[in-house]
Amino acid sequence: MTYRIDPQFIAEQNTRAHQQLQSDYEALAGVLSRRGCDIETLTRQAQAFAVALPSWGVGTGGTRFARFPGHGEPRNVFDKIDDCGTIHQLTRVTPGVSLHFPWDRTTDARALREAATRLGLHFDAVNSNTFQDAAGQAHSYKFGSLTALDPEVRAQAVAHNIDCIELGHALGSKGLTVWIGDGANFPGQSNLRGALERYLESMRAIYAALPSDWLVFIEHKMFEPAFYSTVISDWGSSILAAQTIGERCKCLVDLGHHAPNVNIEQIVARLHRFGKLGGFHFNDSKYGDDDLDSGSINPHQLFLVFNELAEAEANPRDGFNPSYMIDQSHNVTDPIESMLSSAEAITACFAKASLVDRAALHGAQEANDTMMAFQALRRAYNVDVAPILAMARVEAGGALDVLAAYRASGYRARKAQERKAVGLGAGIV
Ligand code: RM4
Ligand code: RM4
Ligand code: MN
Ligand code: MN
Repeated sequence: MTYRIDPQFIAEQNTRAHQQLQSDYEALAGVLSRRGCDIETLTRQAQAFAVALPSWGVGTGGTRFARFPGHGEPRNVFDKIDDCGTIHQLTRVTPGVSLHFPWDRTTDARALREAATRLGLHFDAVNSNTFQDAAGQAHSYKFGSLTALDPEVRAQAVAHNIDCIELGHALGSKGLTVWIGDGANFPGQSNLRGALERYLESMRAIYAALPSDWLVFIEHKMFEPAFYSTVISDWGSSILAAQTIGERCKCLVDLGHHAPNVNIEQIVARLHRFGKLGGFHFNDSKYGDDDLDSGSINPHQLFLVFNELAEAEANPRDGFNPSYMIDQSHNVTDPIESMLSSAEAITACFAKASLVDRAALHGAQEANDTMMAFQALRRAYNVDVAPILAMARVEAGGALDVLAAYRASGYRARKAQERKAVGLGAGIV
């Protein structure tokens, strides 16, 4: 039997700080009610919110220089599921897991699905991987995958994506995320028009294999591993491709995949306008695709993204149901702790966006009252919603203080005993 945190232990931990929480919650209820907001409604909304966990995020990540693994890291997809189960047990807002193939390939999909169900988890969008060569594959992706000049390489990359759909289908997933590293490192290396043409052709073949209740997400990224040009480099390329490929092809926004200072909330509004907003990979960054913890560098931007999502939800277009996923690489922290803290930061921005006085915001916008429009946002952003999130978790059986409960449980030390050290490990290198 692998170690799991006893629900009784969490309940006991919660009892210690419950009186304090109750009084903070009541004080906040008073503040919010003077603004016409009902704290109970906000608590229910926070409980209904969900963000999926990346299987690759529970292992320690590395940079292109080194990886410094921690103790008790997951050795395989079943261990990863266990860690995700623990995160969800404490947060209650992370019931989905996004798998990455072939990293998470299993020969026993049924056992994996059952293990997830036992932990109250389900599988969110699955990810294909043609940005590196898998052991034993016939053709190399060194010069591209879905856009490679060699038709056999393209066929292999398409087949891998279809394989991911089949595996995901067996696991109950409903989406495929396609991010490719294809591009060029030198001017002249690649025919820019030809590469895009081949991409569209390959994606059409993948789309043809998509079950009718599935979506395929195109994830763009400005650079890395290609340092001169990337085939799907920005939201413009992404939406044009998605519109060309088909109705169930949508765009996925990874917060780290843009040029510095790009207005991501505006991209959200644009994609929504054309019914192409498929989902998010949440993380934060200072210089590039740093994969830092959500809200650790620019929490205000995260709030503005959620504000745009709240606007989109109030004005649904072709259905509004974006997939929310975390996509981070944890190099120096315990990955579980990073994910606990990130889930809280993301939910906090969601809750703050729900607090925006939309009538005041829209009224000020229409009157060209710039300062009051901004104040409508600032007033919501400045609210400390921590008591709402803590109460939402406690009522749902989660931890009042996720990090304190996790540390007190000794989970990582127990896993270090159970799991032998892993060589390469589970994180991104
Ligand atoms: C660093 C730096 C150092 C080099 C390593 C490999 O970015 O440039 O000089 O030794 O890379
Ligand atoms: C990429 C991108 C993808 C993720 C890989 C591991 O930069 O964000 O979503 O699958 O990293
Ligand atoms: Mn991503
Ligand atoms: Mn990334």
